[in-house]
Amino acid sequence: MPAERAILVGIRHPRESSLDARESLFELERLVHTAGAVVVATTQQEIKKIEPSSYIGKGKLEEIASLIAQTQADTVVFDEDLTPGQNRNLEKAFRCKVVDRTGLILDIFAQHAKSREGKLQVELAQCIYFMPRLVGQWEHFGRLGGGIGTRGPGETQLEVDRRRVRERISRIKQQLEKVETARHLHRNKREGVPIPTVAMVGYTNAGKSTLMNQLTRAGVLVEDKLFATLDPTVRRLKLPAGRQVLLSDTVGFIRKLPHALVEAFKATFEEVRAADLLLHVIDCSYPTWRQQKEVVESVLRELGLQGKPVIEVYNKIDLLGASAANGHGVRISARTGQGIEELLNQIEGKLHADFRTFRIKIPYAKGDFLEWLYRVGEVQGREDEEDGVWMQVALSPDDAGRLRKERSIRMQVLRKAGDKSKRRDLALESAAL
Ligand SMILES: Nc1nc2c(ncn2[C@@H]2O[C@H](COP(=O)(O)OP(=O)(O)OP(=O)(O)O)[C@@H](O)[C@H]2O)c(=O)[nH]1
Ligand SMILES: [Mg+2]
Repeated sequence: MPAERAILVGIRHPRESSLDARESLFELERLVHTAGAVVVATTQQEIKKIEPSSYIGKGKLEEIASLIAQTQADTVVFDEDLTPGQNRNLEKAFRCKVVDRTGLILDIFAQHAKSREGKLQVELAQCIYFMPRLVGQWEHFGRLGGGIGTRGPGETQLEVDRRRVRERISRIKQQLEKVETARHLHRNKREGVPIPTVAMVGYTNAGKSTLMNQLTRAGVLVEDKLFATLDPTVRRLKLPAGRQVLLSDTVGFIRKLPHALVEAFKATFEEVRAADLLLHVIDCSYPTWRQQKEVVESVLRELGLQGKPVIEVYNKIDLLGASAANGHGVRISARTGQGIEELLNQIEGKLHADFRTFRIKIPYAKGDFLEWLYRVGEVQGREDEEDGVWMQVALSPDDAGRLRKERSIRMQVLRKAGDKSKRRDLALESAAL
């Protein structure tokens, strides 16, 4: 089948800079490629007032209609969200398919969803998006002038269709709940005790999956495409001092992230919410990375995640000259591995900011706790005695609290674990322990 031929329509709003508008249109072009279509023409419109019935004015409508004739386009793609009515009127005017930005993104998601959960989430998003449009479709028939075949059952059919979509939505939600509960159970069983989680967030194509692979050899799909990753992947990651965390990779963000997607991907975003630390991966080789960074920050705010500890990870520095400057954070190349060690140190530092170091005696009868300490703590020394083991180990307040409940275990605070120099001292001390 020959590729679908698309005309892109960019919109520039009064307060938008021309750079922003151009960037948004460029991004739309990448989205269209990712969806598998070719761009045959691009046009931009400065808009002072949105036309309620057709979004754009009459002159532009005619211009696009003649572009369609010239290029034999199959589809017109708007870089904005259209109301169902606008969408319908535009299709009538152009006599071809009209897709808005959300419709396009949903289409890409539908193509990229692999897991059962991902597929359900995308279908849910599509249903949410489709509901109001259903109304439109049937009105559409009414407006076409009525006549044979359009009388009578229209309304009833609409009611039936609406009910079907509503039923489908509630069934998908139930199925999603089941899948999600199963995933949680699975994870809890796997971990035994909760271990800290680090979630990667970032603009689509920033290099999150590449970083995941670099850190954990996860073999996650990496592509120079938007929204290559939809399904969350979680892998264990060992930090330099030996402690383990869970690292998760998930769906990327984009400007004007469709509301239907945010709603459908709630569980995915819950995982991010539950994380102890976020890595905000930024493609600093991209000309407008600052805007992308702002988009991600505003989505995080919308999700209520502004207070979370974050490390800003400036990725793809292999593409930059040595002089390239940027804000606070770590500079890395997920591709070459440059800066990865520093990143790991920073993760450790952030996660362990409230750690304290303890001397703990574990009796042999409580041997399980030894293995647990190695997993959750940062073990700095060990001395085996006849009736048990003395451990010197840095622990989080939660884990320390857990141990305190065990009567048979003796523990003393050595000191607050803080900056690295202190930790080095402890390492020396523990050699003599
Ligand atoms: N030069 C260079 N390219 C990189 C680097 N990291 C990632 N890339 C490339 O950037 C593109 C996107 O990488 P991904 O890891 O798929 O990005 P992502 O953030 O997971 O993207 P989505 O899953 O679509 O949200 C791929 O072509 C990678 O090869 C890097 O450090 N240097
Ligand atoms: Mg990815």
